[in-house]
Parts: sequence; C-alpha cells; structure tokens
Amino acid sequence: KPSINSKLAIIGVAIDLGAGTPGVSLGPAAIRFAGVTERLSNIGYQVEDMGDIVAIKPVSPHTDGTNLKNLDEVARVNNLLCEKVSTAMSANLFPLVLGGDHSIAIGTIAGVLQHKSNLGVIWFDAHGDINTDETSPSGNIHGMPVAVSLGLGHDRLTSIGGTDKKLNTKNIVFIGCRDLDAGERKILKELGITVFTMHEIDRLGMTEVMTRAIEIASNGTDGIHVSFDLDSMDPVFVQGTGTRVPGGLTYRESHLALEMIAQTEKVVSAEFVEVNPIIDHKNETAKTAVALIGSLMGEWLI
Ligand code: 4U7
Ligand code: MN
Ligand code: MN
Ligand code: MN
Repeated sequence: KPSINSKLAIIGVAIDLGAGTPGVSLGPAAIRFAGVTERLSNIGYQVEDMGDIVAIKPVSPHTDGTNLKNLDEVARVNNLLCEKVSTAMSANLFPLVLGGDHSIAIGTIAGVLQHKSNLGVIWFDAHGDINTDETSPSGNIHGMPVAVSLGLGHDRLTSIGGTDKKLNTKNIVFIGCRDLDAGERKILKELGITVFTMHEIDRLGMTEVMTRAIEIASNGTDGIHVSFDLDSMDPVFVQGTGTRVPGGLTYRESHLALEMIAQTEKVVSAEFVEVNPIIDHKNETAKTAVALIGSLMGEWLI
C-alpha cells in the first residue's frame, strides 16, 4: 500500500455549469455506480463517502457583466468544495474529488492549498484549461481552472480560498495536451509552464515524460495534486466525455503515468473529472475512471 493516507474521503461534485455540454453533473453517480468505493476498500483504504455538492441550474446564466457562463453558481459550488476539501484534510482524510466539469479544480486546489502551501500539480488534459475571462473563446469556466489557481482571471473565482494561496508556475506540469487556444499558448509561454504535449509523449515515451513531470511537481513542494481530465485519453477509450480530441493517451499510457505517481508516495489529493454518462456507452468511461483511480491509489504496488 502507498503511504498516501490510509483514510480517504470521496467528495462528489454534481455540476456541469462550467462545461459546454450538459451531463457531467451525473459523473459522481456514474463513478460510484462503477464501484469506486469497493475498488478502494479492496486496496485497503478506509473510505468515507462525504456525498455530493449539487449545483442548481440558474434560470438565466448570470454573467456579472463578463463572458463567464454561470459565474454565480460555479463560484458558490467551488466555495463549498474548498471548505469540504479542507475539512477532509483537517480530519486527515485524503480528498478524492469526483466530477463534474473541470471548473471544480478551482475549489479542490483552493481547499488543498489551505493545508499545503507549496503544492505541485500534475494536470492530465487534452486542453490547457488556462484561459481567463479575457482569453476564453467559449466563456466556459471548465477551460479556466489553472489560470484561476494561479490568481489569474475574475476575482469572484480567484478569491476562493484566499488570494494569497495560489500555485507556483514552476511546480505545474501538463500531460497529454493537443488542443491549446492561441491565448493559452501565449500565457503558458509567458509563465514558463512545462507542457508535455502528445508530441513529447510520442518522442520520449511515457516513462521519461513522467520521470520529468514528477521532478517538476516535487521540486520544493509539500505534496502533489493530480488533476485527471478523462479527455486526456484517446476518444476510443472515453466516449463519455464532452470535449474529445483525437490522438490522446492510450489506456496503458494513462495507467503507467498514474502508477509512477503512486510510487512517489507524494500524492496528497486527486480529482477525476469530465465523466459524462449521458453520452457514454454502458458506463464505460466511469469504469475507466475507477480503474485509473485504482492505479493512482497504488493498486499495483502491493
Ligand atoms: B476541459 C476550450 F476553446 N479551450 O476554453 C475552452 F477549446 O476541462 C476548451 O479541459 C476547454 O474539458 C475544455 O472553452 C475544458 C475551447
Ligand atoms: Mn480537457
Ligand atoms: Mn480539463
Ligand atoms: Mn473536457
């Protein structure tokens, strides 16, 4: 068993208001139905299910004079999530957050930062998720959580958990990117954030990429947060996610990456997001998420 806490809190976030496609709000239910608790219990964890935070769809998406869709409700949910994650960590529970759209990384990371002020992050995604209200082509907040966690963007979002508790650019690393907006490329370059695109994974192989990624997320940090967007994987493995992009991580590349992270024994929190059972086939994407969670939590290290 990994030295990750032996007690674990599952926190579901039933929200799709940060995404363009509806349905990821049913992700936590789909992942539970696919047997996440049993899987973790079998590895040897004591699992406490803290239930779901539920978003309520507003009659009209209030935008506060910006292009941010559903800003009020996304901010409300992420404030609650920040508190819940922080409460779990105060009780010495490892927070495992189930999404929901990727806007929930705002609340998860803000909550973890209350306890780990020098947090490293490994972000698996086809996308950069580093748009701001100024650069976003869609206004969808699930394309913005990395920017917000760095203190960039609308203050209704950057204030969550406190404006002083933010990530360091030198400890964030992306894996699997293949769809970056022009504005995102510019921000990534300016901030000097390391991005292992699919090109680098093809050239170097996943073992080398993860060796480098783990070094970046570990260097001077007091823990690693893993944010796993299911769309980092190739669409053949994840029909049930809203923003599929061809040419993604294979099934084994994804598992190898998470197994290597598990071996570091430095993981302090994790989230698995963008599971959408409405557009899935026989709940397979949620089942894939459960298997990935097993790998991250050390299923193969015993
Ligand atoms: B996800 C996008 F423009 N970049 O900002 C945007 F391509 O959490 C997509 O990674 C964001 O699924 C995808 O809307 C967010 C778009
Ligand atoms: Mn994505
Ligand atoms: Mn994402
Ligand atoms: Mn997506």
